[in-house]
Amino acid sequence: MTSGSIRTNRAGPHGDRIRPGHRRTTGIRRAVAASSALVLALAAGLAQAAPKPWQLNMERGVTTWSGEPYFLNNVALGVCVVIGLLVFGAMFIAMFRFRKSRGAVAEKWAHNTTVEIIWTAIPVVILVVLAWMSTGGLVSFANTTGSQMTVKVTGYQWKWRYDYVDYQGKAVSKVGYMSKLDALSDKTRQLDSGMDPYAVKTGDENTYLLDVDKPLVLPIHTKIRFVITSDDVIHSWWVPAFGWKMDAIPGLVNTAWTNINEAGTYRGQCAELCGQDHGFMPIVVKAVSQEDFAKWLAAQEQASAAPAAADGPATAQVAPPAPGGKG
Ligand SMILES: [Cu+2]
Repeated sequence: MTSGSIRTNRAGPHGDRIRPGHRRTTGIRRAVAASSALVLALAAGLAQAAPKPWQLNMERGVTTWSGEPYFLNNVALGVCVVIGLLVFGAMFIAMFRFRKSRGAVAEKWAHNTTVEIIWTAIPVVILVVLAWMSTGGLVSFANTTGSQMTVKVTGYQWKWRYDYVDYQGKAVSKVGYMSKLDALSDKTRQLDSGMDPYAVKTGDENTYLLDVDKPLVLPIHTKIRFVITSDDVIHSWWVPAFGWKMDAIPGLVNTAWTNINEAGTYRGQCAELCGQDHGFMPIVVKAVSQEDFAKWLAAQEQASAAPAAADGPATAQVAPPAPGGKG
């Protein structure tokens, strides 16, 4: 909108009409500076890998790919903020500066072809650029080639099953287990348990409904392919630090991949409403060094090869057969 399109009947010398305009631009500049300071202040608190109280933006994540959705989200948010400032700014300026009580008289004309072409073309360009950028992100996410490891994830009402299919080009023999809500959270959540949810902790961290009995153990600096399916209803496997979620659908195998940069414990949840205990089937990924992972995997294979050793976490022979055999 240009000020020429709206006439004011205000009395006063010509200079009077320029000064408020000048004040307006400094006001807008100040508003832009204030909002960018706010965005920077918010961004400063976002470097952590796990969600924190009062975290407002999504997290940067800990994988080679997770920066992609984070970046795209920030770009889209930036575009929204700029458009919002322009549109609401113009609207409020029009409402207050050119109001009837100040003697503003509306123009009689409507439609302006040039302006209409401009305000159609600019959003089209913005949308094409955003679509082009996010298509790049989706293509790189779909590319599971060159994976060094495969893990099959199966959703159940209401727990997860992890089967290790292959690692570094070698098939993994019978390593798979159920991963379900930890016993303390499970006891605490029962009606009238009288137990304090805030007392469920792992170290300093409150992990009520966020911990499992057996986490998914993964190596860092390894391209890991996930094949994700479900045994009963649709679930969704979601670890925010990885930057994606993937539906687990009965009769269908979805793929996804990750390559974790840092060792650590990453928590997630089922992200598809899947029944009464949907909120009670958390995900825990324990990312360890490649050496530690090789040792852990060898121990699991050994434990599953010796049926007498019932103390190991490998429960491949006890667990129900996964749909479609070894997958
Ligand atoms: Cu679920």
